[in-house]
Amino acid sequence: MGSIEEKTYDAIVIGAGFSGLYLLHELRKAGFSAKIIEAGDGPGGIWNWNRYPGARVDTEVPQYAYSDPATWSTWQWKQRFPDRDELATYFEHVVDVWDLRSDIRWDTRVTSAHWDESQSQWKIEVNDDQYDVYKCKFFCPCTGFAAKSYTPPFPGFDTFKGKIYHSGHWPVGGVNFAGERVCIIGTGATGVQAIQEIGRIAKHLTVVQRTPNTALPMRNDPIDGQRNQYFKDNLPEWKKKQTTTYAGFTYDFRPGKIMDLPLEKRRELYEELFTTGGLHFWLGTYGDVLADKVANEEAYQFWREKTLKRIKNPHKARKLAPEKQLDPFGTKRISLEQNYFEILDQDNVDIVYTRETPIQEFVAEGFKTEDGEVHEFDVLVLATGFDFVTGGLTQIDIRGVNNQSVKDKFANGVYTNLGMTIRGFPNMFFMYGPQAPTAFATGPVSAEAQGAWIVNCIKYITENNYKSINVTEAAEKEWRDHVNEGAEQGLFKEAHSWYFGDNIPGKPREALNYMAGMPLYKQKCQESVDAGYKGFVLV
Ligand code: N01
Repeated sequence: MGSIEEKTYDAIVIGAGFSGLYLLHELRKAGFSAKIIEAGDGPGGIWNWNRYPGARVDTEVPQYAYSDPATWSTWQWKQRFPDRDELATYFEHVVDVWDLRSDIRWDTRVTSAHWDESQSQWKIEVNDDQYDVYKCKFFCPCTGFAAKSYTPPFPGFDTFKGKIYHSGHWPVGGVNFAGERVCIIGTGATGVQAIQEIGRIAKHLTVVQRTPNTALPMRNDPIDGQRNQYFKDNLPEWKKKQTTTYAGFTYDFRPGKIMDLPLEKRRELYEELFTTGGLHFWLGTYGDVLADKVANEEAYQFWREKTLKRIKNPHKARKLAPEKQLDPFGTKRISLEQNYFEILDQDNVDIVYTRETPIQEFVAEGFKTEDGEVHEFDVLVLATGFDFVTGGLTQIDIRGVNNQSVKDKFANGVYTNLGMTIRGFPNMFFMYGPQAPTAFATGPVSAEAQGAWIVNCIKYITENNYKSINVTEAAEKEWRDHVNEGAEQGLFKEAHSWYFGDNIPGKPREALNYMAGMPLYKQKCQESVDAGYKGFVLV
């Protein structure tokens, strides 16, 4: 064991994803000393970890990028929807442009962060063999919304003799699936992408589907030099526009109601949005598609009509695009696909639909379904998701006033103020976490909005010689009510979805994200500042 070295900074940030990198950059610009501690070996957060075959973002560029011209003026995109490697290179580029490298510690995991009331500072411990301890006045976990992977508790799981990989912990260097019998459990965004790649090369693929995925066509395209120049010519305007829309995109829901249009016009619009590709059919349509059951059903039936044309096997078609939808269209996170339905239609792919034939138990060679059939495979891929939104914070031993942990604080429900602060955890600011737009806003836009608010708050505390900021009891109740009111709008609550914590058994059902849109969120954050940090106690 080496000697314990104490390192003191104004701020310690966990995580080098969109949020952490932006925060470090802004803190340093404002004259604060700051350090990122990152468990991975490179920047990009989830994009560094997401090495499963086919990993690719489903927000198109150049929306999915920072607004600082220094980062985009010297950058060339290659694909409309970049894959994991292109994104990893983009994050390396940002780290170089902002010259952040000297203030990031890689391959180091924060194991605990404890508030020391007597010193008004945080003490941070990491998992290195020197047992280094960091001290800081401001502690900023930027752990992202998919930091803690989830493996369902399947009976007999340990008896399976093959190899098992979770999408969130993929081996560097990859896995060779050529000629293997593979099983993928989960058909969310990750499952769709992994199935497209693995189904192409595996000898046999068993896909375990619990809920059919209403994936939309991605329509990925290469981006040439001319198109990159067109981006650059328009980016100042596009980046401004992104600060005004619901989810931080350059496009938004249309004003009015789709059902006020005649059928012919509605069909024209569906066709146009479907052809544009990406998330336009979801977030570029009229708001009533996600709020009115009739409009919602029509959008689903349009999707189904298009999808059925691509599936020849009638048994598979019934499982993949059922006549009656299970959750209202678009109320679970929409995924994007390239050739998902064609791959599933291949003869080397079987679909186990667990609503018809549930998994009874795992056995050495695979699993047995309740109809008695044994499905055999050599490799199991878990695309079963994460303890979304809260897991990044609750998995770390973070303790505030009176030694209370975030895990205990959230045990019966999430309480925050403005989705960035928690009562009892003074001087702690988290980003892209619970009760903020998070999964309802694109990463860079959310990072820039929250990062600016946090750095301004830290400046205010410092300039006014306060020791700490804490949330009032009234403010955390009020914010929770406001977040939950936002979730009552539309059909979202009707779905069984990780948006409400439904994917983790025993997790309280509640709105984990702020669903009333980025513009109102930013307005609420600004209102607190304008009223002298209303909802906070400064001492
Ligand atoms: O996770 P998920 P993900 N038995 O929770 C199934 C972002 N992302 O990693 O739908 C059988 O969505 C579960 O079934 P059900 C993006 O925001 C983005 O795919 O709950 N199945 C579901 O099919 C995305 O939404 C990108 O009924 C079980 C799957 O596992 C989010 O991350 C790429 C099961 C989990 O899907 C998460 O995506 C990847 C069980 N016991 C991720 N338990 C891009 O930008 C769970 N399932 C492209």
